[in-house]
Amino acid sequence: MSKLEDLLKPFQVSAFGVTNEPVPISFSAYAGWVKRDYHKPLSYLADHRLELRSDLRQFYPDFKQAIVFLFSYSEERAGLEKIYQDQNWNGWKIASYALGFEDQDYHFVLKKKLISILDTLKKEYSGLEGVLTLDVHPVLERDLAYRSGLGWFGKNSMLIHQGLGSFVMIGSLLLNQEIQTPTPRLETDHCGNCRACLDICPTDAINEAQRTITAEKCISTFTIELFKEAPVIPGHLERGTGEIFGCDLCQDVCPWNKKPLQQTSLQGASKWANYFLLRPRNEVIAELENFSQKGFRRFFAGSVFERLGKNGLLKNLKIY
Ligand code: B12
Ligand code: SF4
Ligand code: SF4
Repeated sequence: MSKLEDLLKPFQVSAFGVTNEPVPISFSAYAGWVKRDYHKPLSYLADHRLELRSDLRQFYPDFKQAIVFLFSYSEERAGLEKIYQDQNWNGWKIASYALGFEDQDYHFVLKKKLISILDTLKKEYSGLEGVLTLDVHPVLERDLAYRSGLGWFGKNSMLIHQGLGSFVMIGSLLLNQEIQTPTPRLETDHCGNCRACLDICPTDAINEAQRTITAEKCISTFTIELFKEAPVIPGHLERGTGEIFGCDLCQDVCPWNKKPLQQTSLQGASKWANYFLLRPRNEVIAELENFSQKGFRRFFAGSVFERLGKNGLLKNLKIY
């Protein structure tokens, strides 16, 4: 076991990889995607931060090495399946990442974890400094994970790890020193002739040739990102299958997720899954409508639903 593996043991990281390469292999694929307007309405992907994504040194000038982590949430996906088979299930669905990570927003839980890992590493390597990246930073994280040998880009554009599948979140530490020999190889494509994700996507959001999606068509965009704007429900969402927060459909059907889901140990459903999915829809809606804005924030504090706000969440609940 390497020294790094040893140091990471207490943090329950599902997998990690290492790269010294600051430049994404797929930057031109990303820039082309934006040029074709596939990012719309997510304007933050096309402003001055576009260029920042072309090289990790634009974001962190002292960059020498990245340690990239995968955090699996297969357990939560497996727990949800039990709910979807329950006779009291109300037909709504929630993306499983929203229910993982101790019922809290993964940004808080994983950020804390990454900071603790960095602190541990700093104690071991003198002069070590670094920054974390987690979703909101101007870094192409799937590419970073790809460069670290952690997986390939599936046709649904998810980073897929051979053992863990795609129900994983990505986070990283960018360091000013090399502390471990980089992971030696890039993962090859294991999608083959499969088209399951393309066939299931209800809104035809997946672009097979580019292994990307059209953000505007993706259910995830409307139900997670557009909470204040977009009061009018886009017509294509009527083709959804009950998703009220995010969408797991193109991962649910992926054969690479079968084994990780079967192997996971069930811990019981999350608090939010019970709250939203195992009660009559009108009861949930009435309860939310009765919340003051402040009361809503207090009730959902620290969860992914807090960011949506009362109106954003109600907008989603009224799609179907
Ligand atoms: C914007 C965004 C979204 C947008 C757009 C998604 C998209 N596919 O672009 C929306 C809101 C729709 C979204 C949805 C989801 N997201 Co999101 N999202 C992001 C974010 C912030 C930026 C992604 C981005 O830059 N997109 C632009 C496209 C062009 O880039 P890309 O998706 O990385 O695609 C690359 C490949 O396709 C590659 N490529 C294509 N062809 C080829 C060919 C070759 C040869 C090579 C080398 C490369 C290559 O090039 C592209 C550019 O790098 C990242 C976090 C981050 N900072 O990276 C999270 C992130 C991608 N999201 C994540 C998650 C979990 C989701 C959802 C599953 C949530 C849910 N359940 O609802 C869905 C999945 C939808 C889907 N099928 O992609 C995870 C993905 C983890 C993983 N295993 O891949 C990330 C990494 C967040 C994280 N820190 O974990 N998301
Ligand atoms: S997350 Fe849902 S809507 Fe978005 S590409 Fe996948 S299946 Fe389609
Ligand atoms: S469902 Fe099939 S085509 Fe889509 S990402 Fe998974 S293996 Fe690739």
